[in-house]
Amino acid sequence: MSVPKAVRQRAGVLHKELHEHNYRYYVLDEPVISDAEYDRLLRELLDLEVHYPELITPDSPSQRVGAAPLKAFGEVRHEVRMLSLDNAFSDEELGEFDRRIRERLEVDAVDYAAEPKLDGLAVSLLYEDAVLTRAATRGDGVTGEDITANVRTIASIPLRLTGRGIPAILEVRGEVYISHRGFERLNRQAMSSGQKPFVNPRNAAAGSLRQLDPKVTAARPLEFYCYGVGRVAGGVLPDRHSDILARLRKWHLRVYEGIGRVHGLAGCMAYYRKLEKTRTALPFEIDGVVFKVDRLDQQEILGFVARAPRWAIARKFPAQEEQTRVTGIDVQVGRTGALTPVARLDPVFVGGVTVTNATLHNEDEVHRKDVRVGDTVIIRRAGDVIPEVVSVIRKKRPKGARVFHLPKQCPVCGSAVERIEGEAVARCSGGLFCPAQRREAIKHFASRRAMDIDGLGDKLVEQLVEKGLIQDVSDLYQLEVEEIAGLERMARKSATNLVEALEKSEATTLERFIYALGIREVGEATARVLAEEFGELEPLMNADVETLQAVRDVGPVVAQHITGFFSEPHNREVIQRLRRAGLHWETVEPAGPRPLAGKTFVLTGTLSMPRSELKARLQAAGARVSGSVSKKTDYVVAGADPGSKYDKAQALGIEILDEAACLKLLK
Ligand code: I6G
Repeated sequence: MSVPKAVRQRAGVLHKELHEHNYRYYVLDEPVISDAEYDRLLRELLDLEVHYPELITPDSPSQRVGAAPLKAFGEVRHEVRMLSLDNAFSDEELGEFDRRIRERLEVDAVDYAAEPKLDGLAVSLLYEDAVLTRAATRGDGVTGEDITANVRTIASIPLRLTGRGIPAILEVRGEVYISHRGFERLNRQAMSSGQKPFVNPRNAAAGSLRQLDPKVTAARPLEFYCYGVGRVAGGVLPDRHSDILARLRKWHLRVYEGIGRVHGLAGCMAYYRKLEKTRTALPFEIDGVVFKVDRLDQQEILGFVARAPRWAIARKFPAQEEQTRVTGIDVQVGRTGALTPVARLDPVFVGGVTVTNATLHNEDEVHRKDVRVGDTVIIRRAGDVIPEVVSVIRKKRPKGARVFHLPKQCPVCGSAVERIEGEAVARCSGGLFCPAQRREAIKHFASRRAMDIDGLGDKLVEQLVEKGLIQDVSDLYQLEVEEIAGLERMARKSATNLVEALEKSEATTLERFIYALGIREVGEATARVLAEEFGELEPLMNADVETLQAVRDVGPVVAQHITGFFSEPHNREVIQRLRRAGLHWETVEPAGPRPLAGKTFVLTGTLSMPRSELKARLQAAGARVSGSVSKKTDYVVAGADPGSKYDKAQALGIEILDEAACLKLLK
């Protein structure tokens, strides 16, 4: 049956619209239609394709849902070899790489493209006349597996490229991965259906890509970022790697926004250090930074060694997973009485530090992972996060390894342990009678973001409590230099400094003080809101649950924690003693009008004041300050040398203000 012209035209329109919406949703993260509307368009197309199967082309948006299962994967030969990368495990090795390059190129410094190295799987995507026709794994670099049907189900991979100047043959290379969020969701689903959870996002991504049934792949939260090109014919690309990536982005391929162009070794080091610090905030796992000589003519001069290009290197972060043995499982009592099982470990070097303890979170987790004393386990240290036990190597379990049970009594004070139904956490019921809770409460009170008592670290607090010199936070302000100087590793000078730091901390702010009290679920943000709303401590101490619930961001649970805290006579006494000792703050003026409530701002470029200051002023006026531009943004404030946010704002027609205009608005 031949396809009527009007039907063919309509199918063409639907293709175009669906591709566009897909791009907006999965690549730009800025949908412009509802899910229901998208489904309606897709259903209309599917309907047409049922009646006219000739309409089913490889780039049809209908082809994402998952084709029929395969018997086996076919083979794909990579015409341009898929190489791997050399690694640098230290600054020295990175320096060596840069030196070799400069020597070969006979230049003083080189421009590098710098990008995070995602912990996923390398894939090759072949676009012929802008249509995705084949996808393959890296395999051994020469031959990979044909995973086209599976890759088609990944929504952030365009089935057809959009834009001008696309080469007739364009092989794009990149990394398929699963985000932290996707991984958690996947494992929740796996566990609720009685399946074994995945060990890490990389394994989950690899397993998902190598499914013979594409419908299984379609249900997995796979994402994609591209990092370069392979074979290119019938068209020309820019002559710098970073410009090629920008071009790919223009054609609707997903390219990571934080890719930078840096100058020389110093630029590489700075990029690496920055990413090392911020990597835990990224939505996906990365294991290092890739640096590539940016100019293609220079890449060509440098060429290849064995299986890797000479012009690129992966500066790896220190290893983050290691094996070690559990020598015991202790139970720690936290500030709020929460009992946390902690695995004591044979010391192991991981993520750049020696680790001897790893959290097991709670009793359910210990049982889910089935961790026992004597087990050999994999532990992970992600950034500054507390190391955790990932899994047990069952084959190495010694005979007679005992199952762990949480005690019925607090291991520190002997009070009953309670666990509210539906909650994962069990708690000691001893409150501030429990020395462990007292000790943790004091550490929190002294911490930098609370009372910021310089020189009063965790170890010192432990000694002070152990020696009976302090019972609660108010005792801190009665300490004498002689008492402190008598402690381990303290001298007269450091004791005097501590007393001075304590005196200095007496002048504080209401929001810091509220936060320092350590009321359950009252973090810094809530403390700030409470200070703004109540202005002084007394009305907050006397507020009832209804009054508290009327405060923005305070729900019924937090309101209960607050009233519960202040109804405890001991807590009121401690506060009174603190005030008598001299703690003071200025009354907070009631929150004034919020002229910018409901408005979203994005800041870019270099401003004359610290960015945090302008952010705080905007927030005080009720505005939301976001890190990225979307169609929900109302204003972009642009300083000198604005970044890509500026271009995006222009493209979306968002009002751009300079700093002066923004300050005027604030007035
Ligand atoms: O495996 C890789 C991950 C990331 C890469 C890569 C990359 O760039 C960001 N780049 C090249 C050139 C190769 N593998 C071979």
